[in-house]
Amino acid sequence: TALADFIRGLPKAELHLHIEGSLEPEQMFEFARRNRVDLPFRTVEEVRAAYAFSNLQDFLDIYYQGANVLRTEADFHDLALAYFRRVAADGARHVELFFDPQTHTDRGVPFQVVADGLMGGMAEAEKTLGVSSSLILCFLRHLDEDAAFATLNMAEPYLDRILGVGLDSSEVGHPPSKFAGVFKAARERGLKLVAHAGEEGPPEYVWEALDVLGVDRIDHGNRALEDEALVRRLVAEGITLTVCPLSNLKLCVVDDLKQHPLKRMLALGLKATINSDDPAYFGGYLAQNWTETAEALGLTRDELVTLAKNSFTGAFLPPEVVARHV
Ligand code: ES4
Ligand code: ZN
Repeated sequence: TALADFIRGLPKAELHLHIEGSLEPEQMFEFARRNRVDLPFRTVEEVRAAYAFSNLQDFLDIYYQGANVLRTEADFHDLALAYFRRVAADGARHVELFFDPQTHTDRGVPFQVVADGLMGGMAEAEKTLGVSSSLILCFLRHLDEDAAFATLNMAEPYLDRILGVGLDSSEVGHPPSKFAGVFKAARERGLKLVAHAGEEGPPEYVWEALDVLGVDRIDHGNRALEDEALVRRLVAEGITLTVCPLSNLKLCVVDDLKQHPLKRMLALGLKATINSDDPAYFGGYLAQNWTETAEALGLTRDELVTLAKNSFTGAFLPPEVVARHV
């Protein structure tokens, strides 16, 4: 369609993408076969049928299970490169991708295997596809802060090649303040800071991410709309929200894309962006998120251009690089 072509042709950045969430069922079977890992599924169709979630935890249980097939440096390299091929075809020029080291180190896959594999895939993507990228190391918030510190220490030799740290996994019951110390340590190391907040958790978690962690960007942020003073703060400080419409639909954060708050966020002056989160699990990569959201909400061409600009000005890129894209 004309809309889909317009969206594909807009230079875009993706700022909220969990690389483990780009593991397609076909690839899950391939990695399981070559690593001799048993899967609780027999066919791709059985896997897809299991992707019916009623909340974040439902999804996380199956997402961590899927990640169990990732074992070797080649797996992480191939995973990243397959994602970059898809997002390059969607018109993405830059990606700031999340990875969850604890999901791997806790099952005996060394941090180095994960980081070297991903960094190799990223370098190849930049060279062959022209998509630049940086890594954001996410701490799993259902684990304790000591485990997050241990992960930051493991990452030490790689920190000059890691853009920042984030906070993901089960939100409710695990407020940002639980990680105040490790975020302070990360800031002192010169890392950028982001956190998932206000996806399922209350506006208070968004306040904490800003005031206690000092984040530079909020991942999701949907529930910030429940708090007028918080909206004023986010607008005044120009804080970017990395919104993920198809994720919100699949995890029942919204009942219908037509009810998605993205258009309202833009109208309020919030610096929202569109992202795919875990595209293999939520039904679409970057352009699919843009197109379905634009159709459901009747986004105008001006709004789409604003969203594309926000994706670069909200990225952690040097101003001269941002200027090349907007
Ligand atoms: C995630 Cl959608 C979402 N929320 C929180 N943590 C996550 N990890 C991967 N996807
Ligand atoms: Zn996410």
